[in-house]
Amino acid sequence: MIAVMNGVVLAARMQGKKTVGMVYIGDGGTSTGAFHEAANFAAVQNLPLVIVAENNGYAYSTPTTKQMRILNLADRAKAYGIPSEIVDGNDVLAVYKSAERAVARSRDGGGPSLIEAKSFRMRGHAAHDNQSYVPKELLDQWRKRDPIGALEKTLKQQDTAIEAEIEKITERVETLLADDLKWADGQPLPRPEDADGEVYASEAAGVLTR
Ligand SMILES: Cc1ncc(C[n+]2csc(CCOP(=O)(O)OP(=O)(O)O)c2C)c(N)n1
Ligand SMILES: [Mg+2]
Repeated sequence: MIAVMNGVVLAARMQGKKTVGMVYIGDGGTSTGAFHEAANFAAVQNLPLVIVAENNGYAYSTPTTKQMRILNLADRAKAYGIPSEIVDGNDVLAVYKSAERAVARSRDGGGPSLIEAKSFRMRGHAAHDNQSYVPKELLDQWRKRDPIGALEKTLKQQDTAIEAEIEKITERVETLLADDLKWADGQPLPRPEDADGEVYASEAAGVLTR
């Protein structure tokens, strides 16, 4: 994904646009070769790209301690001369401010940066994964640091009138989710023969020549 965004922001720069790209990757994703090649390319091309690396403790079922010999994903950026910041990923406002700094630097021609957001994965890697390998105590600890709850608390401390607004937003989000779920449940299952679709070069080439 970083390689793709490299292309997007490089193309935008060649067209004289002031675009800044932002791309997200997990801790597990930063252990792939593709991440390292793309990070190096972004650095040497001085691309306006902000890489948000979400360190949520697990790559599918593998804890970060068994996946890398460093504590901070930010250290990966150092290898490529990319400036980085480590931020509490559960602190919405801290993440916002860090992103604002990184985007401003890219926009000023300062090149790429990496934000390591330290957090925790509260669900399995995907719907099929019941995360039985995650100690319950860890989940209990992190649940207390729920980012939405913490932001609501901060907002309420700053402005007591905001409670009604938060209630309205919550109601709207719940309605949206219920409607979308109903729509998704009403859709037919995909045809088994579509599983191979748009995977092989012949089909991709067909799209290009169409
Ligand atoms: C190149 C490559 N190697 C291995 C996999 C298999 N795989 C799928 S998800 C995953 C772990 C991803 O970890 P992370 O980025 O931390 O995501 P999270 O589990 O936190 O959602 C792996 C190893 C893959 N998709 N691609
Ligand atoms: Mg992860």
